[in-house]
Amino acid sequence: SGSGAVAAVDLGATSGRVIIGHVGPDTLEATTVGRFANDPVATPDGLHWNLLGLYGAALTGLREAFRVAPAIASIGVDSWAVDYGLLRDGRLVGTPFHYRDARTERGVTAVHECLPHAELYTRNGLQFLPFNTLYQLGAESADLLAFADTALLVPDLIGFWLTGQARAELTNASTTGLVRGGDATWDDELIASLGLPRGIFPALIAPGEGLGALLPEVAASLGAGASAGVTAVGSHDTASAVVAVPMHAESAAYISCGTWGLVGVEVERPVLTGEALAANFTNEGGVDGRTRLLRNVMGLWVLSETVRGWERQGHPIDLPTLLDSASEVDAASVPVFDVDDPRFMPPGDMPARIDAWCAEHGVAAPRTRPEYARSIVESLAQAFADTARQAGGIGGVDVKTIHIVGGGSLNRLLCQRTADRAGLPVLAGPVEATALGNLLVQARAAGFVGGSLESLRDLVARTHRPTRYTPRAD
Ligand code: LFR
Repeated sequence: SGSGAVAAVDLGATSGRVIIGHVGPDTLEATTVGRFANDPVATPDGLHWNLLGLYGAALTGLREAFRVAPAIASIGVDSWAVDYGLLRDGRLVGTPFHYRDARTERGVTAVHECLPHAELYTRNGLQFLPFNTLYQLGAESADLLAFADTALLVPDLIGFWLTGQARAELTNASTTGLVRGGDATWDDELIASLGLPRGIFPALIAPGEGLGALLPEVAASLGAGASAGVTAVGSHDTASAVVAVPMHAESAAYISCGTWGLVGVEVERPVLTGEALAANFTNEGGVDGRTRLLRNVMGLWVLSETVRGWERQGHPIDLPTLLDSASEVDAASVPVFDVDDPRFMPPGDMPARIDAWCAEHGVAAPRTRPEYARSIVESLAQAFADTARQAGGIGGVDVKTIHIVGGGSLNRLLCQRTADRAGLPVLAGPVEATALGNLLVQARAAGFVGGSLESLRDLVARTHRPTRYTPRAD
């Protein structure tokens, strides 16, 4: 067999893209045909995603995709997790919120009054993050929840607009906190005890299953053939990224590094031990029923939000140039701070928060921009190294290699310093792991490639050779 074409819509927290994949037993070629910014919008009621804008940009990208490759057999959609739109009679009621909006605090209090985190953990196996969907729903007004008939996570909402089918894809549904860990079902008892309306949660769908054909008017507007449809993929971007990590899961940790650094291992079933709970590790649903045992490390957000703040004060900043000068800074001269301190979560003045953290901990703060950048990179590398080691311990994986995929895999300083601080080799790339994982799951469903996750990862390794960083002694 040769290869076939599929298309991925991949929405990240700062940008989205549409990518055509040509996939076959020895082929994995990805071509970006659309790239667009994802700029959240603050209104008086809070911080929102511009989902209509994103959907419009995705359609424009898909139109280009079908122009370039008319034989595209299917489309898959992935995005960041946890956020959702509420609908009634197929119409959005309200503008979806951004997970960094402060309203989630209310929901945390309400949910934990009902069930404390440790008890929730035995059911959903999810790390505590204040923006998990259950807390967001806990912050919604009861009237609005009663008025809505459907809640759809972001990729499911895009899938609904494309096909008219309302379903909840499993990997992403696992991030709501309302799915039984390891079990592919909504936790009806939990939903009831939180006082949430069970009826708003649609039937689950697994990666690889067909969601449906494009609505005729959508197909016509895209210039797509009448048979083109949407296939469910690991619609949680991190689930798709993990599919395309060219690793041997029995001896590797992975870091999917973009806005967040998702650091963990792949295991066969959820790990709900006291150790996992105490270390705040999550058990998210993976493709093919695997479990993603990982922890959210704050990630490149800290650096990009720092750079955005500086740019607001003056001129645009070239990140590679900044990182070059950061490489010249003596690592021992900058503080390693706790990137996971909750103060770094909301948008805002990151250098001021780093200064405050340093003052509270009696260490000298960075002074120059390259020093801030170096301090952030060193702090991320330390958190990555510690969390990879912890993941191995908790998951029973003898970690010999750390893979870094996503945008962070291009950050040479970060990759090298992670290797140094972990004392383990880092294999960096592919940068577009999320899109590749999305394409691969569709291509397998279409019969263009066969086999297990292991064989899909082998295809990634053969077609996208990672860059190796060997640990150096300080
Ligand atoms: C990464 C990611 C993380 C999730 C966070 C918020 O893009 O999907 O896995 O915890 O965004 O949705």
